[in-house]
Amino acid sequence: GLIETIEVRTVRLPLRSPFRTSNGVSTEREIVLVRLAGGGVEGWGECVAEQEPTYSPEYSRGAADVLRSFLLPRLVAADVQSAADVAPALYGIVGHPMAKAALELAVLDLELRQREISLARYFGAARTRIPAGVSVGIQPSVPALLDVVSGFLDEGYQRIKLKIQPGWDVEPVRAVRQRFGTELPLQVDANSAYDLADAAHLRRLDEFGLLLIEQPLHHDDLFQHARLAELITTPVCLDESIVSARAAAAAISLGAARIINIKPGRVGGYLEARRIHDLAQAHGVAVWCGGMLESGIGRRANIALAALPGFTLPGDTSASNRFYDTDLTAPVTLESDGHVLVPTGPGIGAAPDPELLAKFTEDSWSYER
Ligand code: OSB
Ligand code: MG
Repeated sequence: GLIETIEVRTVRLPLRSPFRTSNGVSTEREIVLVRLAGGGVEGWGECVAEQEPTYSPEYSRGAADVLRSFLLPRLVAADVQSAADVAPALYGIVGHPMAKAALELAVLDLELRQREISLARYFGAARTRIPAGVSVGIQPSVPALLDVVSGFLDEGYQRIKLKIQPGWDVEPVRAVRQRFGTELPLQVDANSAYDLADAAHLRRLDEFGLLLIEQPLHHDDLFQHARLAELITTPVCLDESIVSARAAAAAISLGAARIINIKPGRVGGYLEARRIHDLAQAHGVAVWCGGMLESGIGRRANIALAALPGFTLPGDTSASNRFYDTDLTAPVTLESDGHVLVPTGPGIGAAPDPELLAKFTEDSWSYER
């Protein structure tokens, strides 16, 4: 069979600086990893659930539990031989897309390493390098924000995304436009911090020529996003609301999303993510690749996906040193022209360094067959 051994491991990486969004602040990243082995190779998957259920209902300890208690037993019982078999094998379990996506990625990495094919080639990637954007957390002050943005632009980042919330929106956007000019590709992400009643306030962002506003309203409300889209000129982009290709189709039909942030973890895996890419491309809806502070495992997989032709906007595909002094893998690096290279090695194209893995591991568990 494809899979001989299974391990679920939780690691904890310190963040270089606190990352603040409208959901709260993080100072470290707890990451659940799935390691499969078979046929003399390993496959790795990274779960993007965060330590606390603030972005979505999943959280790392819960993800590790659902993997061990419900997902891995089904994977084994179904005798999965290919990544395409994973979602059908797990179909009976409702929700938990990030845990499912981690398992699918581990199977995909294992399968592609056995076949010696890169993830990018498997996806049908069109490019060998992609422009990188960077997500900038809420800062203590506007001068502090300008310093942080200036540093990222000096590094070469091609697009800036500002996290916003009520009280931190028009003023920081105006300051960034005044300092760095109207040509800078700039967008904002509210992580659901507003209500439709804030439409008149959000309309004040219209004058700044933003690429998009990401997830202004509640995650479960496509209808109100469609209403908001009629009231502001900044294009509405959805993140949290797009939980599947079906949700993407509904959002496009309703006029709730002119642009979609694709995160494989949020939609249950890279294969569903590719379906959303294909659907959006067919409807002329731009997509870009989101991020969840991944290590070099998940980040490389995102970059391979983002090399597909419909990813026409720079994504949150920043380099390892955006969040980490030490990544688990060889670092993902930014080229001086602000691009990241699409990995070419088999599967994801990198694996965790065993010593670093041991150093950062909090907990590990092996599946008994
Ligand atoms: O909403 O895009 C988001 C990080 C954690 C949770 C939610 C989001 C983010 C980011 C991406 O903004 C940051 C990154 O991984 O580069
Ligand atoms: Mg977002």
